[in-house]
Amino acid sequence: MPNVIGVLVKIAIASDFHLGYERFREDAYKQAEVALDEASKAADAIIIPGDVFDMRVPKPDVLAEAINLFRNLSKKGWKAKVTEVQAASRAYTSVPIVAIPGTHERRAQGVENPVNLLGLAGLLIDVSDGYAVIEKDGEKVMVYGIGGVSEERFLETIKKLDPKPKANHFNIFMFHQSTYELLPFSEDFVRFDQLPKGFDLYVDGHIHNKVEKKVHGKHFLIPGSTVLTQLKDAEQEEKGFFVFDTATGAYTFHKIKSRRFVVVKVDMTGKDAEQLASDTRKAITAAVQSGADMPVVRVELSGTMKKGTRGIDVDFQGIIKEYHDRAIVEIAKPGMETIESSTDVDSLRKGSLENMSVKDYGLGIFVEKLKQSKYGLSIGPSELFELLSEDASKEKVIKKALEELFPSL
Ligand SMILES: [Mn+2]
Repeated sequence: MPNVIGVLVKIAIASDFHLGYERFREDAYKQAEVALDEASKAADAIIIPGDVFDMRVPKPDVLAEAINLFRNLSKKGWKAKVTEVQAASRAYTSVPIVAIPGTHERRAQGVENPVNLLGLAGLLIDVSDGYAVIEKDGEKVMVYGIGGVSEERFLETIKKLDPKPKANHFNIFMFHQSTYELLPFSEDFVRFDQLPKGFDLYVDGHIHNKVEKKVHGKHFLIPGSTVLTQLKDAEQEEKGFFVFDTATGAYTFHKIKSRRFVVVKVDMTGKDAEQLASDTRKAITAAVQSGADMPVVRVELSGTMKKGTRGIDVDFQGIIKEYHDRAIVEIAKPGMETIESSTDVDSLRKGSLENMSVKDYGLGIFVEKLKQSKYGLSIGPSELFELLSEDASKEKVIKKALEELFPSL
């Protein structure tokens, strides 16, 4: 236990704001703003385990959003201060807002990422590959951070950095990766018992729904994203952030006002077009309820329609339009039936990969395939993936990839 002398240091954990996320750009901004504002009132410090931004190279107006958010936040009367930083980047503020870049901000090594830019501007502390000590009335909290790296490089990164807790501090280990216990999909994912020992709290980002587990007998918390992104079942829960009390080891989840997301399932079995249209409307109406909050309603159709009728006989676009001023409706037709036999798609549907983003899923396949082939080049498979998905012109990316692959050319 930390050295408790009656001083409370409350740490807010808020994650995955995805500023600039195109589909819900305004939500991403507003909900991050609400989360940060409420977190600043409920806690002495805020830690952010990655994905502040939705992209590696945000446009200037998205950077402006982030600058506005964090500048306003910095100016609040913070009683706690950051008194020591040993990390890859220097600290240019003592305001206790400590972050790491996530997978969405991950760039090739040696290239600046947008979270680091906020650090350079003194709006937060990028604690990648090192730690920051937050102090309040003599009570010390150490936050060790490892920014999002390729999954297969994470273990080696832990080994290289060898994060150790500090004596007489409350020690937090913060990272941004998939874990095998939550996503039993790739052997590359770190297992709980492989995380560094001796910390008092483990904090992860990356997964967009709330997770509460135990690692080495201590709490392991993922607050989930503050904005809807994946529109999967698990995202129906309310968004928010954790506040962890380092003196008592207790924590609470603070819900924020966020756009509602409802998944409704409609069984098409034996129905004709008219019945299906009517049932779809009923389901949407029930999900919309009252209020003007414009929820996202995702209708998932299943089953086989009455013989002789087809899904295309139903005017789904028309139904979506009918609700345009009350809800954002999405109708998922079982048009994927032709690939239903694929086990990967099956497991995706059954939810064992519920928490995974499409990008990570693609990355997983890419890495597996390269491993199966006699891939033996110096650049790691997922580094290659990162390189190929860099936001630069195709020509530049290919040139860079070729240079990496064939350094002698
Ligand atoms: Mn994320």
